Amino acid sequence: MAGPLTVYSAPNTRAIRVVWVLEEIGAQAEIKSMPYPPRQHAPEYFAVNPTGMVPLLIDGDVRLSESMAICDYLASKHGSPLVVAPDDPERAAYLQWLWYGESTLMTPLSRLNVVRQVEPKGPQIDAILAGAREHVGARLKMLEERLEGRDFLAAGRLTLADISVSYPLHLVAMLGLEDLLGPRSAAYHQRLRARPAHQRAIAIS
Ligand SMILES: N[C@@H](CCC(=O)N[C@@H](CS)C(=O)NCC(=O)O)C(=O)O
Repeated sequence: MAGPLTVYSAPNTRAIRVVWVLEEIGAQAEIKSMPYPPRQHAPEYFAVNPTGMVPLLIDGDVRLSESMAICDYLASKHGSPLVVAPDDPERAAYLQWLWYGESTLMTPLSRLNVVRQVEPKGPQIDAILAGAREHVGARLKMLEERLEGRDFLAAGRLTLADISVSYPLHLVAMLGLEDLLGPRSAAYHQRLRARPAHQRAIAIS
């Protein structure tokens, strides 16, 4: 890949998706790993990204701050099979699961993650937490069904759809919600995490 790439990252964040893609496609980049959250621990980062969020990609004049947009940008530029082509019969399934990972699954997980930190707890907070947990559980059932007879979500190979979904599955584990995962989803997540490119990405993100 021509030109210097810079990726701003932090451990245990969506930046893992980007660093993982870089490792899968063998592209070079400077990874600037920051303590999380940068808004507290690296306030100088606001000068680079006014939202203080990660990931951020800088590639010459290109600046992208949506993790899946960055993944698509990098993998497409590299002609990688991580992207399912528009004329591929699996394209629709690929898009469905790619967006499921950052919207359908992340929405209740993000709510749960924020609300669980609210103190003092009370019946209203408990009800919001229970509702979010129920949503996560229902949405994970879709994944469990999709994985019947499949190792990957689309096209029979690792694609950006898997890289998208892997991050919320990591959050499921971090939030102690593994009991909501079906056996196929749990095994799928372990398989994804065990990939050498993913292991390398964890070490540097
Ligand atoms: N939709 C964005 C979300 C980015 C995002 O929420 N990043 C979190 C880490 S996973 C963050 O940087 N939060 C910092 C903060 O809230 O201050 C993406 O996919 O990149």
